[in-house]
Amino acid sequence: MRSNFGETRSSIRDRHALMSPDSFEATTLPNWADTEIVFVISPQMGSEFTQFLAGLTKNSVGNAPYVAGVERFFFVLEGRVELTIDGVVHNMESEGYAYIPADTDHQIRSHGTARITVIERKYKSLGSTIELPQPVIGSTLDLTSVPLHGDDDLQLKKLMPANLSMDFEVNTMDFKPGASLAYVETHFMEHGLLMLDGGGVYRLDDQWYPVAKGDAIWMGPYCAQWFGAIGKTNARYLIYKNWNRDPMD
Ligand code: UGY
Ligand code: MN
Repeated sequence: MRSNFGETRSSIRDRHALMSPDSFEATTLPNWADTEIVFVISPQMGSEFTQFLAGLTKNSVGNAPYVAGVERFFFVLEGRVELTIDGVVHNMESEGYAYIPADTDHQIRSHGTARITVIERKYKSLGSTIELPQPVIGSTLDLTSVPLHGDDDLQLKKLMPANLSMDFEVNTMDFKPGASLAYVETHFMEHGLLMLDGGGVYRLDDQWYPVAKGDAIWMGPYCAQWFGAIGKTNARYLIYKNWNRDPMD
């Protein structure tokens, strides 16, 4: 809902940003035909990755990033999309996700209305010692969750394989009403977060923000962070984190 009085819940600060849908502004990209793109996180903010929301219609086609060396992850929020990679077509529905290594030809198409979120970054190779990452296609519906730090009310699902070729991870975190992160985290790794369900209060640096489904958050290096779920239904978010690489790399 947009305000008539110049208000928004969005807040863009030096080391974090809350992007609420009331302030989203769409753009187009040369490698995405007939697709409405809203960047919620980009290096212009201070991040080392991008996250955007893509609104697809029946004629939409997304091609590989045209910037060399960029890897891609996407997650289906609504509707269905077809991912064509290595000559094979994969039908993906809500909760489906895919990882496509850098410089790998592929297409994302839809035959109706669909929404996905896309995360992209320059791949950090470890050189010839570690094999290059392989494509991953899955669905959170097929993953088993584990309690975070032994808290059964906070369930974590890891979407990416745990091997050193991967330089980031993407997880879902599912909070029962009243559950919270056990402590205020401070770490050099960045986050890109999208609220998938419910809501609560997010502490970012020295601000506490009400957040709800559809909001996106950038947490830069060392942004103090904490979340508490409020409401009668679970709060769940999708969260990106750079991973497996030395901060001096
Ligand atoms: O993995 C994480 O750092 C995660 N627990 N952070 C967060 O939820 N803000
Ligand atoms: Mn964190």
